Amino acid sequence: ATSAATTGVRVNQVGYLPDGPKGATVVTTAPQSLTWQLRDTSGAVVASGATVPRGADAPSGQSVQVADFSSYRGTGSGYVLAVDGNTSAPFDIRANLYDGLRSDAMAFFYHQRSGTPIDASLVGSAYSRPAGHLGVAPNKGDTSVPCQATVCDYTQDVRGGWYDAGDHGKYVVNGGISTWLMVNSFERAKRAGEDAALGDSTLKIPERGNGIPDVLDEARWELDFLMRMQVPEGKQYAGMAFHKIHDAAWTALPTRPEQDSQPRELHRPSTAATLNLAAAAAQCARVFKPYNAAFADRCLSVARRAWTAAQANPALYAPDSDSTGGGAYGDTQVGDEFYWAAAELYATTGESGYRDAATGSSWHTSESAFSAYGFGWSDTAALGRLTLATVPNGLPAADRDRVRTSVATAADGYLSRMAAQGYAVPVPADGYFWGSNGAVANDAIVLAVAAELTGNERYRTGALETMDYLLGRNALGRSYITGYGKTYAQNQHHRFWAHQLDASLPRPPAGSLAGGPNSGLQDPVAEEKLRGCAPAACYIDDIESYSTNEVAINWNAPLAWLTAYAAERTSN
Ligand code: 9MR
Repeated sequence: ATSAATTGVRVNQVGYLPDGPKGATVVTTAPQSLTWQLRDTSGAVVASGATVPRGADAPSGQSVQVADFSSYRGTGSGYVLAVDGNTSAPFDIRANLYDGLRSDAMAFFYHQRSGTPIDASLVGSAYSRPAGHLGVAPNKGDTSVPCQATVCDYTQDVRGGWYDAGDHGKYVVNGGISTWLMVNSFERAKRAGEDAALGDSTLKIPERGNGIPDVLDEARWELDFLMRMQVPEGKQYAGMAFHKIHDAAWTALPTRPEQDSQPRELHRPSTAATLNLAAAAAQCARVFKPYNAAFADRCLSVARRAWTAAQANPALYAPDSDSTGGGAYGDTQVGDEFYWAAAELYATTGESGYRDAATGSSWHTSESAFSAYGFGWSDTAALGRLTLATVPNGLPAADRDRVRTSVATAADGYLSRMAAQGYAVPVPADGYFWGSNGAVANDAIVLAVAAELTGNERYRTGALETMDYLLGRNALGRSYITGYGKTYAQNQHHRFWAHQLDASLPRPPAGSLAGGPNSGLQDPVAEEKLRGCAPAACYIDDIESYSTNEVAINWNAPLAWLTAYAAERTSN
């Protein structure tokens, strides 16, 4: 082979854990195996071996070979992998590799807070800003928000929470799943006996040092908002959750939160949002109990009321067409949300009514609870399974074992898909849709839980390899996480972090994950610039490409979960 045959060596540009997998992908048309060399920062070859030809890789549209240097156990920085005259981006091999990203991925949520000033002493002056949406002109504010026409005739205080993404909308289904992931990360770390997750040491947030774990403080910021979205007693749809609250019309980029002058509107309650609230609030009741019993009780009563209201209104769907001024988050299949909410309520209360609702649901046994594309805001059955598999409960042993096995079976599916692909991605070739990086991270969570349930190291290996994908071992040889890697996304779609459009504004802060490749080409920039792209290459680091390059709470939440997991063994 000549070096002309080989055009890239794709690695995790941050690096690898000493005891973790170390895989790289070589882009090459060479038909035969090549020699790889691992070189340390002085240029010395510290390990070498042969690549494995893999031929055409459908998702990337590339011909690739794979190099595996997992057996190398040295540590240091400035390594490169050299193959056929090409060298990779430099990377580290060290035990504390994920400590920084762990904090930054979680800090994303403080940056996204609505209804509170973002404090320069916590985030630095470039990222500080006044409170958004508290009713200070020109903001209309979220403290007294009217409904859209005919939905209701009163106003509701729905301040706080996190902005969903690059926009200023707040959507219950996406807020609930993101909060659930954050609290679930804590619940998992606690099972693992992880001190750092329990202490007050990792997050720069105003509540630090208040005696409650930081991650729960951050989750509570959203939980308080989600509970404000519940329709009050005595009103039509009492106990349900308004589907969303956002601007009457889309604002331009850039628009800082405090400068948004659009009227804010509550949109009609939906069954999906109501069940999402029930699930997140039931989980809250369980996990917050030791730290704040009064708050936990409030969560439980909200969850119970939401469950009852959803049963009384089981088919009030949010329409896909409702996307003026905010995203639709439409969903007409809510059986999975019923299952998830029942599972959380059962895990928290042990009551037979909730148990029967969970075990009687087809989602309790359906093989499609864990889809190849990960769970998501509209596919929540997997979350119910993960809870019933990991939280002690009174399910009969055989049923409990079956639920646990279903997690491992799903994980086996992700592993076999990873093994069959040149870039070790758990999603299939047709899985590169809006927010594919979130789906990849969600699949990795299932792998990590399977590792916990079975003690089988190969699942941990798979979970860590998905981090490689997000951090540069991918079709584009680019990290999708701001501030991490040699070449990283830094123009994600955001109304405040809009440096690409206005140099006085900051870039997205370190730890912000781009939505990732989306073969649907669903924005004008993607349509124009990405035409003909292979699925895994349908991405552009342009602020206007909201369908490939937005940030969102439901993508950074699994990233935070995963990096906490990846950092775990190394934090002591
Ligand atoms: O993540 C959402 C994706 O699944 C949908 O296909 C897409 C179009 O409806 O919307 C995505 O969510 C966006 C939301 O609608 C508005 N805020 C930004 C979200 C991330 O792009």
